[in-house]
Amino acid sequence: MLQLLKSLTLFAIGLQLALYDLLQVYESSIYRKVITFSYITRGQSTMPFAEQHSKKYDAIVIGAGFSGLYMLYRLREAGFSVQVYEAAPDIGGTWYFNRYPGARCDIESIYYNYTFSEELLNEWEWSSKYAEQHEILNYINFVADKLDLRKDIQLQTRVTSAEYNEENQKWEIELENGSIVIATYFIPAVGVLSASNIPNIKGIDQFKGALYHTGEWPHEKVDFKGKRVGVIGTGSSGIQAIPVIAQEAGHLTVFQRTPQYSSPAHNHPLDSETIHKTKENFNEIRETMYTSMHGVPSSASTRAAVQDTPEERERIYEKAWQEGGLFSLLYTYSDIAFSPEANETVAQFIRSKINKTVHDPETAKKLMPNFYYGTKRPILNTDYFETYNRENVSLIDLRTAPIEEITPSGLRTSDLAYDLDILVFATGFDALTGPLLKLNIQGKNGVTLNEKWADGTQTYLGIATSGFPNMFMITGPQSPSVLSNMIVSIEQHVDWIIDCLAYLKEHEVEAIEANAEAEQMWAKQCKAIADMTLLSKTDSWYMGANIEGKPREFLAFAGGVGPYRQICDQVASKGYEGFTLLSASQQTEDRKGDKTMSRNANLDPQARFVLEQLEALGGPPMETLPPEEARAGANFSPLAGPPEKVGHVTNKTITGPGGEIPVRIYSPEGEGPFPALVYYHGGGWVIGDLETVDVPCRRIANQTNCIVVSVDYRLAPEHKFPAAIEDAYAAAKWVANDADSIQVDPNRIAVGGDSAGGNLATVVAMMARDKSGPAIVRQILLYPVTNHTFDTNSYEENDDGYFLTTAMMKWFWNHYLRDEKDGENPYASPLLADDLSGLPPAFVITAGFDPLRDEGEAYAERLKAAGVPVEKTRYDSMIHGFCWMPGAIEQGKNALDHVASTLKRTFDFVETT
Ligand code: NA7
Repeated sequence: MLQLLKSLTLFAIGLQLALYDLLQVYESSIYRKVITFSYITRGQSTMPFAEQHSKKYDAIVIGAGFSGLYMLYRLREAGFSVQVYEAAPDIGGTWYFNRYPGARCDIESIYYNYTFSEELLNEWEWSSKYAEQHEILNYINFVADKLDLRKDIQLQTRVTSAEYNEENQKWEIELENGSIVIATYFIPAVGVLSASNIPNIKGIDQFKGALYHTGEWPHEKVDFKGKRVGVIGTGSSGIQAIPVIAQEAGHLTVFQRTPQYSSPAHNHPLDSETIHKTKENFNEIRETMYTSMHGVPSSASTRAAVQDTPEERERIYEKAWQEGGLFSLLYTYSDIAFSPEANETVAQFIRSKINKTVHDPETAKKLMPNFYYGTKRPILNTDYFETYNRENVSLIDLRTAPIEEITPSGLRTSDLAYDLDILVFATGFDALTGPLLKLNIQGKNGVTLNEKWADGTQTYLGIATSGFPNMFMITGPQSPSVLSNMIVSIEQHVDWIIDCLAYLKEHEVEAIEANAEAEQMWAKQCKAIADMTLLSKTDSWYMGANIEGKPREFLAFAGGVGPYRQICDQVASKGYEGFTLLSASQQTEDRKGDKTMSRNANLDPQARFVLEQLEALGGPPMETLPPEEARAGANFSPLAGPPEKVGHVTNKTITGPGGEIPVRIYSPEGEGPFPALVYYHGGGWVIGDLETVDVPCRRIANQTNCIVVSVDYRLAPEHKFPAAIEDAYAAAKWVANDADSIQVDPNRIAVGGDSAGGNLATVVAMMARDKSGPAIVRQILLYPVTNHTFDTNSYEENDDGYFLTTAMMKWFWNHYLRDEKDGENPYASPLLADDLSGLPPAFVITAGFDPLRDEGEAYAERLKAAGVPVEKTRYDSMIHGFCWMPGAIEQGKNALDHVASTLKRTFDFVETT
């Protein structure tokens, strides 16, 4: 469990929670239908004309780039007949066309190759850390030759349309020459950056000079020598091309709309030792790539930027800058992708680098980016910023003087006219959806893909889309795609598709189609994940923002390559959940009534995701483990998200009845005395520690502006009842007695805790009443344990499958109590107390899907009946423990803020009375 949770930590597990929303779909729809398909029983005479006269294949693949070639190979190996059509005169796809000066990969070459074949790996050797376009194209040709792929590829053949024929469940694909080919499976492997974006600038046709787009670069060398060259666009392509063009051009004018963050690639020839080591360890490396965030064998630090001093951050950023990896800076801290404050620290670092590099302050100013770093693909460069120190280069800021028109002799902005011999459009692509929408694809009921996606992209897993059976996209929109090492993602998609086709064959399924409900949920999840990061807060081509009229939406799956693979595998392992399978045979398959399926539809989707993720870990039930193992495995802190910065955090020990008690004190900035919350973590008195509640305590301290003292009381079974309550009480007394030393106002002390911690909090309040101990002004009880019984309705309803189970609760109680009799002690089961009067006002939170729901609510009622002011809130769609998970479950955050506002009110009230 620990291991997986750690691996998910990278970009905060919060990102991934939403994936499991799609499980909601499974419950709300008949997602695993097997429908009898009757066409095959019809006579030949009803066969459509095209089918009788056209070439037929099991699969048609469009495109002979990295994805099309691997798809071809796997299809052929699996025994499917296949034909690839490629519009270009040769293979290579994106790498065939993007041959502009300076074009090279931004993932290290040694990881930018197919990983499926040891033979290919061993036989190929890259020359430099970031290979140039021609070398990558050579590699693609090497693979094609080695695997004898060309014989199934028809070059210079553009597909003009693809139409699904519902009569015979086949795809009819029309080629440029008017012929039609038929296939069961239609696989557009058209790449994601293959539809060039040439902006519709007035006068573009009048230009008398030479005009190029980086994505459609000619084969002949473009001669820049002595020429007046203009480059529009400063994305990856522009930033790669500009330094190279500048070396040759008479004068280069760069027309920049948005300045970019970019760091040096530090490209260099690869030495044989590095190559040898990589090859030797490739199995291990591949595994890391497969389970990683971006498909590369490295990962982000789990440390938050706010945890370090500015000096330490500077040191760490400098190191990453010198490394020159695509994700080096992004990976320095866990919160750069999420937190505006953390992001600004790295953004500022890069800006200062630009400032130091560019000599002319005015030019440097124009080059200062101001969007969130990492919300566009990071860009590596070679001497990009240095190029602006050249005499023959000038930079035009289009934000202050936009382009008005392209003239016969050049270009005119609102400020000036520029005479140009060559104009280079480095203006990017209609990314991800563009290449697919250019194909004129028509699915069921005559609906085209363009019509279907007119208001937004809808896919299931980025692989399929409803209404288009037997069509598979490779690295399509709503998959990790452009956020990843494309080759890793391509291989994963192709492998998944091949497994799927094998499954269909084995089960005699004629057609597979994504369910509309599944894809709606998937789209929702892709959005939710992006919204949890800063990614959707920047106008980028990831958001479709570079193309006029394109729906504004985050176009990729930002949850990471590893988690995405896990989801795809899970969908497959459950017989292609979220898809409808149409079978030629009469067989029907019943849905398995497993735990996942039977979960209540009202369960919050984020909570559902967490449950599913924990389930996917497949570890043994906690109650079957020895306590030490249960503790080691129960690291839920990744679900809490990144820790907030608080004024001061002090770890210390205080003297307790059974020895030293560790406490952690969270203090706000400024001068005290502050009110205080003494907080007890949950964990059934057996597991849990200060780390478990670190994030919640920080949040409460900040939101309430109070001190939070988190108490690491003794755990059972080593220390059985009443050890925990003795420590808990001792800690509350210490806070009251030593209030001065920690700047606490002794008149404003509250106690609080979650689950078993909630039990301890209210017992401390009782002990304080009974022993005339510290005055406690409020008790915060988050889904507390209040009674040693297991017979409530909530136990029955939520017995298993909602995080806390009846079996776990029994295990906890058994470890905690010395004997059954202890369970009747009101200090163990406060609900059984004869007298609850005189206790501090209570704020009780319960969760709908929690075995402890009813006892928490019963306790609130009894307090009320005893004259104690009580506020009670049930979070209907929540599970036990959700306040530990504010990084993964939005309502966890809401509940903590609810606690904070209640505390604040109480403390303010006490202060003024
Ligand atoms: P990008 O990253 O989309 O960059 C395109 C650049 O062109 C960018 O600076 C745009 O400015 C600029 N642009 C686009 N349209 C215009 C108009 N009308 N006027 C002025 N400037 C314009 O494409 P790339 O080819 O560089 O890189 C694409 C991916 O390829 C890259 O991420 C790598 O994964 C490989 P804007 O930022 O929109 O203001």
